[in-house]
Amino acid sequence: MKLKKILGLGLSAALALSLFACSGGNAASSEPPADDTPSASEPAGNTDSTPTPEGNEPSGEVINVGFAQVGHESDWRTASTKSAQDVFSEANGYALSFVDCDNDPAAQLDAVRSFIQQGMDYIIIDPIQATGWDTVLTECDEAGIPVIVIDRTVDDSDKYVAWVGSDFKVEGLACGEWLKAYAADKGITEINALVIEGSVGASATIGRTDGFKEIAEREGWNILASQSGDFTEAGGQEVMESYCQSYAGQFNVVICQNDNEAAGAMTAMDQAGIKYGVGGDVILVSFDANRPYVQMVCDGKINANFECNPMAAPTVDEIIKALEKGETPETEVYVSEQWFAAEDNVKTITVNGQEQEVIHVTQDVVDARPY
Ligand code: GYE
Repeated sequence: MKLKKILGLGLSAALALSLFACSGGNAASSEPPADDTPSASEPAGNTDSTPTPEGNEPSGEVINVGFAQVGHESDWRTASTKSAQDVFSEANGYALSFVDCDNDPAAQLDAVRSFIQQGMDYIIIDPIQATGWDTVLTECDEAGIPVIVIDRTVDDSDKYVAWVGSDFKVEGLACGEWLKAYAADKGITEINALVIEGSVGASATIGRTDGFKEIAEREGWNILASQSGDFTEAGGQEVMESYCQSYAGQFNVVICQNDNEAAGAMTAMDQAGIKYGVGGDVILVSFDANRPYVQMVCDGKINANFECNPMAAPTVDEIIKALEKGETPETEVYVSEQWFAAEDNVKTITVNGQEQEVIHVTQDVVDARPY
């Protein structure tokens, strides 16, 4: 796997540098930047980032964290932001500077540079795009500020200390394996799929697309079209409306790469009089598994939903605590994820040699969802 290889080669060096920085190399100014990014909130607490010997902060000293978040495009994103705000709270000893980058890669680079100028102790990035990172991450490194990447991956730089997130290709493969087993059980011999992809250039999109495509090619399925809905409800609806016109009567599967796109696709199919879900003419699949959409699985409107867990922040907190103590943190952490289905005909699927349960969704399952 590409990411693992990159991390394997580069992380120890990056980590060594960052640990050095953490224990006294932080030369960044603690002055607020002259041209502050408009949506950046100031750290709520002590902004004095004067380094202490050996990285041992006196207890009670506030840790300044800057988080350059992707945006607010989806329910998943809202859950991710809430998780970060809960964990990096004043009560937990943090001052969080949160920037909503509104899905604009240039704004995200500006936000990171603003965090450098503010002399943040740590910078968290959820990269909108998988590439374009090496220059700014080098600047973070030179300023001695450890960067922790969450959720989506950085694919063209190794200058960060750790990554916490999902294996998006596994999610796409799981979707394909489930569809194969489901279709076999239902006696469906031909798959004609329409895919609504996520935002172009995001590793979540790349992984889910590649994973599903791999199974589609292996099984000889037709992917009639695969277009971006930008991970939004409006985007999903727009793409599905055009699919309904161009491919009327030709498709029996719709794969939406997130829940919000699935909501938009449902509206478009409702308008076009197309029956989807359990007992319908179209198998509808989603990713993320936010509670309202697991409810839709329970209600039979979505056939299957592949979880993407947005709760990276508690693990990032552990990584920061380890760095603060001068310990070596985990450098690559995969969050755990579950697969959900409306019917119980597929009990398990196997991806990369690992068998995993497909959870048949009942109301109890919905009610137990953490987000
Ligand atoms: O699936 C989608 C969000 O990066 C995994 O981004 C994340 C994706 C998530 O907008 O809902």
